[in-house]
Amino acid sequence: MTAPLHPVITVFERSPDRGKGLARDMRVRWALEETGQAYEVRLVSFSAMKEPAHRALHPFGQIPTYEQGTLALFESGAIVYHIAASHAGLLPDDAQARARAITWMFAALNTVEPPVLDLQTIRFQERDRSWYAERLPLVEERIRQRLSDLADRLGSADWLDGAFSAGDLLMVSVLLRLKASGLLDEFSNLAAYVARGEARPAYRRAFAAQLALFNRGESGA
Ligand code: GTB
Repeated sequence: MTAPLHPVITVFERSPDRGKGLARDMRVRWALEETGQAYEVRLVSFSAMKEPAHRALHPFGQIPTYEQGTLALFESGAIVYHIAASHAGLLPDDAQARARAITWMFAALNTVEPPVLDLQTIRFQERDRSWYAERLPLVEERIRQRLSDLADRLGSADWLDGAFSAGDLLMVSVLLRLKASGLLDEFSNLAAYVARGEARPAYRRAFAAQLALFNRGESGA
């Protein structure tokens, strides 16, 4: 019997967030850690990402990708789902609870992440545009509305629907992108929810691995 091949994921050769864990390989690393899988990392530069070899794995020339044996995937949500569906630990066994956890995965990516991305786009790419000052509060208000609804649903629970699931993993990953904005702190239960996610040993291992990679680049190793 041959040993199973470790998954290989692609990550930024040099992450623009300087190791803060905000790039989307972090959620894949976290899912791999939660399910106890060893994995390998392949570093990709911004230019290599746009080359045909990488585009064969990722049609949009981005990270992360995931390869295991003959399977190649892109899209962090699909990768996390694949990991969660094929290993114990991130999706409940009960069919209805599982369907609800998957619903939260979609909610994180389709309902909460889009306005969060709008904020990052306007902050980092549109700061010198004429519409910046007018658009920024509108985008922030849309995020507040999402956070308010999410905070109401979470209430005083630890996780969104029973035990920690891939839905929480993706929701916490998305919310983490708001940390620097201060918006998260307006909702104390959401701030505590994110802190609970960050305190998980699997999250810490994933975070440390991506930070070590950045620090290694810093020292020129
Ligand atoms: N929908 C895709 C998914 O979920 O996998 C989106 C993938 C994506 O946006 N990948 C980004 C990428 O490859 C990296 S994560 N960008 C390069 C390119 O498009 O050419 C986005 C990201 C980048 C940087 C930071 N940061 O520095 O804080 C945070 C998040």
